[in-house]
Amino acid sequence: MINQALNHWRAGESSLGVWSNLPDIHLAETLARMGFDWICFDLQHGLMDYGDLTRLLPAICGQPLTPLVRVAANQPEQIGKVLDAGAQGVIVPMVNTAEDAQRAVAACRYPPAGTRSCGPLRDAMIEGFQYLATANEQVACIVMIETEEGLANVEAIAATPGVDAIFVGPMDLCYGLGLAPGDFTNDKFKAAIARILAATKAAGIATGMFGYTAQMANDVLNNGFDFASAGTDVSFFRSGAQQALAIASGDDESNSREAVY
Ligand code: 3PY
Ligand code: MG
Repeated sequence: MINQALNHWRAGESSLGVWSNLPDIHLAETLARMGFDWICFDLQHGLMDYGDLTRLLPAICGQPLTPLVRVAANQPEQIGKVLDAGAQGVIVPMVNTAEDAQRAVAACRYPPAGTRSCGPLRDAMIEGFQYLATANEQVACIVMIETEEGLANVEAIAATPGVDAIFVGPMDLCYGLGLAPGDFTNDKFKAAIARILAATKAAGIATGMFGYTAQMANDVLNNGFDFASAGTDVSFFRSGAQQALAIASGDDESNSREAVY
């Protein structure tokens, strides 16, 4: 298995991804053909479950983008199951300590590097047991910093062996810092981002962020991040409908682009 997105980050190349919240194989298939470097199926906040995931992953198979899954929680059973279903990496929410990070890494790696149980069902259906030779090196373990505690421990989390990247959840981070949700220009938020970037640079790992708008994703990449999501199926659908309504009615006011999942 070759993890395209992870290898881009390792080579110092930035990348844009897309977020999938809806359990529709045709939407996923369409998004997969747009030229994004990775797609993330969201089992934390997305309107999808594990059964949906087992259909969404095959729907994008063969497309040139890396399938990632955000799990609902930092639980080894969940992480193992989504990797066995064909995810090439996991995004783990609410990682607050180095111990949390070690737990996520252990769930992603076969012994002796970790404790992942062997049963890569779909990976082996596609690739055979050759998968096992590359899995530990190519599965991306991405941990989310999105709380005050996570920020306080970000240096230790970034330095945890086996963590490939830190992904910022900007809305939860606002809440964690006592800011209004979406107050991304607040100095406190900017200082938190600077600290996270310093920690990841020092550890030699990649940094990503959830982009609430395409402009936000572009800004993030221009400010030292390695990867960002450029939008979600839901946000694209909503902004497309808003734009159609604005243009068709000649009402520019309704053509505003607000933050949305
Ligand atoms: C956040 O903004 O906290 C996220 O996790 C994005 O989904
Ligand atoms: Mg979050």
